[in-house]
Amino acid sequence: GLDLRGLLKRNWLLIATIVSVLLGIGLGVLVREYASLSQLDKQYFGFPGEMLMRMLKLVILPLIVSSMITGVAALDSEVSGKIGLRAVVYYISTTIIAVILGIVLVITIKPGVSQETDHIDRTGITPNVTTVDTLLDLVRNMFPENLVQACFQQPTETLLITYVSTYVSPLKQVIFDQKLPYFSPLQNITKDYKIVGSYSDGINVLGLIVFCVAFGLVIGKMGERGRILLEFFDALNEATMRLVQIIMCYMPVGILFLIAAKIIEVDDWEIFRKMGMYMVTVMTGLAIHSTICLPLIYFAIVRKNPYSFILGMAQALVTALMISSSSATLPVTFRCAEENLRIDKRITRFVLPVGATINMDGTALYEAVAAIFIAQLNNFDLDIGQIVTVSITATVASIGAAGVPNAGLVTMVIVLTAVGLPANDVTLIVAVDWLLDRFRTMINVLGDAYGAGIVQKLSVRELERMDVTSDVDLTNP
Ligand code: DAS
Repeated sequence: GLDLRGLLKRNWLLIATIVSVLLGIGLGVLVREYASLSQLDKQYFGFPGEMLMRMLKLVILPLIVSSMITGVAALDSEVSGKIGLRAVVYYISTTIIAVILGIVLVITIKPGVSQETDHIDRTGITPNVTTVDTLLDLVRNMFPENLVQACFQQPTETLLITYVSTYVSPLKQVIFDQKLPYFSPLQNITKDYKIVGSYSDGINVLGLIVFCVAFGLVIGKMGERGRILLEFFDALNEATMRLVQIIMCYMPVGILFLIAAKIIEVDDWEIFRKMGMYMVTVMTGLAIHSTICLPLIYFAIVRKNPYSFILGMAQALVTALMISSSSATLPVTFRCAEENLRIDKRITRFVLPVGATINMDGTALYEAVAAIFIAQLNNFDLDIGQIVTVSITATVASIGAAGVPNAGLVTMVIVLTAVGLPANDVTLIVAVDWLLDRFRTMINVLGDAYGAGIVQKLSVRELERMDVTSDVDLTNP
């Protein structure tokens, strides 16, 4: 019989999320129809949702540092450099293809652009031509002057106040400002420092990423002494991911109020049409990437039927669809790749685990689409410098995302922060993340599997040499 308890135990977060989405819609409609809320009440209403967004932002810094440093350092593992290098080239290139596909689609379909603006005569609006300084800003942001600037865009002295006010300001705003003016000293400080949101709005994501990649490469080359540092960042990554899991438990509550608050304030119900188009854009991108881009690359290199390859991976793909976690799907991915597709164990042992962590084409495509969708919702015209920033941060955020459920959502805040987009619009993205996560995870796993097939084809000589010389039997690590 159906193991209902096991099913519930494994999927309680998914079920809670879906229930909270429905409750949020119901509550929002009820309050909108039957209650007239003051501005302050609306803030109370949105507060639990705001807390969810701030919790997600709070883990950005340790998440980027730990996942990037450990991810980059792990690339330099004992497996022969040539095989590792081919795998990395494959990961990066297919991820960039996915991001470009996503950007082309979201700019063509324009899911977030509201129809009525089309009738605005665009004569008066100066086109967003790429100015040299946006591109220079892009490079400047990558190479900040010092470590503090690499982490935060604000000067150090505003840091503490910004950091503290991450949690104090909404409390102060909601509870004190309207009622007790005597918090004015703090208010003056926060006003002087123009605290806009939370400290992560000031994170210099690109600078931090460049620093972490460089640092990770250096640690990877330090042998034994580097290992100590690597252990530390590995532990930091594990601790951060545990914190993310705890935040995920709060997610249904946050989503409920995020959606309810959105429904209360939303004036154009068109937002739901836009949401539908957004999901169509993401699904179209994932479908094209998995049925055209990846199979073409596989066929071009391996010269075998790329679609029977997908059939061979079917069980792993269905598993990924059900549990939306690349890492948890790994055992099935291994079995499909080795037994159905006869891929050499010496290749799968490296390409699949590393791929499950840093090769996430589906996630990268999704984050690029979501970021530009949010820009469209806010009538932002991104110039090419900002689009390049979205591309870089979406690629890197997908590398930094762990192969666990909703990882793409957490790291998407990184992309929005990098371009300076308001992360609070993530409400709508969050409401459908549990569904899109499943499909992008499926594409992530397919990309990893194709990677194993391609790297094996390119590494025939190394494998033969291993057969002849290696006394270590790599097949049983
Ligand atoms: N669920 C992640 C994975 O396991 C993908 C994501 O969250 O974007 O690949």
